[in-house]
Amino acid sequence: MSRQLLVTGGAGFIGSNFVHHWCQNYPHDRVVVLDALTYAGNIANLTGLEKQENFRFVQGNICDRSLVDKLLQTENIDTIAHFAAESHVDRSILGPGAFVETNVVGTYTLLEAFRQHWQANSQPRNYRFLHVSTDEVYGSLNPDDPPFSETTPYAPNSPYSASKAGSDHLVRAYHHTYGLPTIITNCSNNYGPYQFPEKLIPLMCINTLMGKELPLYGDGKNVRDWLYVGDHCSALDVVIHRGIPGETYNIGGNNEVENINLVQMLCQLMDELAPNLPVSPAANLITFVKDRLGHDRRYAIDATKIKTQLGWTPSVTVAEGLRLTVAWYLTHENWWKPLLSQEYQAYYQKNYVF
Ligand code: NAD
Ligand code: TDX
Repeated sequence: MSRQLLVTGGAGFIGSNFVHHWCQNYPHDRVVVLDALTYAGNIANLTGLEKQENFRFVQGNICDRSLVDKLLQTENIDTIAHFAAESHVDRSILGPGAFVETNVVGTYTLLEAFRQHWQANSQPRNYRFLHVSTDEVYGSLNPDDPPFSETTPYAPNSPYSASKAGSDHLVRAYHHTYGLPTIITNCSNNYGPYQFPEKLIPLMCINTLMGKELPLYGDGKNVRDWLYVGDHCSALDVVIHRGIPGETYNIGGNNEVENINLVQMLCQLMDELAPNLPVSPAANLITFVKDRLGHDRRYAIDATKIKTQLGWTPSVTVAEGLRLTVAWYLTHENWWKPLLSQEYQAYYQKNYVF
């Protein structure tokens, strides 16, 4: 049976990778993207899809209830894949308001609209509300702690992760209370094509190409668990098709790396793949800067449940994924240059203390 998907945040990093994945693999499904095109949203991420009959882009806000109602009805939506969010921890420290608005109120608006749409439809269809969330809701790990599992208690530390945790709780409650067929996924750090320049990996690639400092927070020994974005998309595909409503699935690639080691790997790739770097070797640009407030020390995901129950496995190693990503940023200057706007420069000035 074909699906009619509403993909919120489909012009962002993971959302756009997901839309490309879905349109390529399921050409008989319909995909409607709803995206406000904030600073992080970019219509260029969806280039090539605009001519396909089964694809539609709508610019709008997930907090706009009448717009969401109209789309659910007129497009006869059965599946929401909810990516739209304010997603950058540093921006949530500088200004948490937008995070509460989009991540909490926006998710509530979608849930409420979807509940009414689902209750009004009597046909037996495969309704799903997939809520794409993060491992950051579980808080910070010590070096010897076991990785986060689906039963780890929530302990969000940043305004970003607290707003995502709030949205996760609402999604869970809509299943428990109304039986809405929701599924939550909590994924580790993603990287790959179309990631906005503010995030660690694109920032390091772009700054290297521009001969700018590579700012590492604190002692550079914080640990993140990295997953190539294509593997996240294949996991979400499996969850939509085979996941059980009411369940949560953790997604991760078992790739814990200290930030300093990751940046050194990126520098080596840059030295190898980029001709005529302004500063060489690139590692000479590494600069330790003032730490992020409340900086979580370590994240790690135990993905046993999705592997054993749904049969998902990641296919890209960190070495392969970083090489693909560096090569992508090297060949897509036309994509990232326009994103280094005045707004971005102002954010950069406020965020970094050298
Ligand atoms: P992103 O910032 O690149 O993209 C977010 C998208 O949402 C943008 O296109 C933006 O325009 C849109 N958006 C923001 N506010 C909106 C609103 N009010 N209405 C409609 N659209 C709005 O984010 P991302 O990194 O692609 O993350 C996508 C989702 O995945 C988020 O929910 C995030 O919490 C989650 N997640 C991200 C990671 C990661 O490593 N990036 C890891 C785990 C989970
Ligand atoms: O300039 C930097 N220097 C630095 O040392 C930046 C931007 C980051 N860092 C550190 C902070 C983190 O320990 O690198 C690590 C990764 O930072 P980010 O790319 O900002 O990611 P993180 O804060 O871990 O959050 C990401 O993963 C989980 C996404 O932005 C979230 O949306 C997702 O939920």
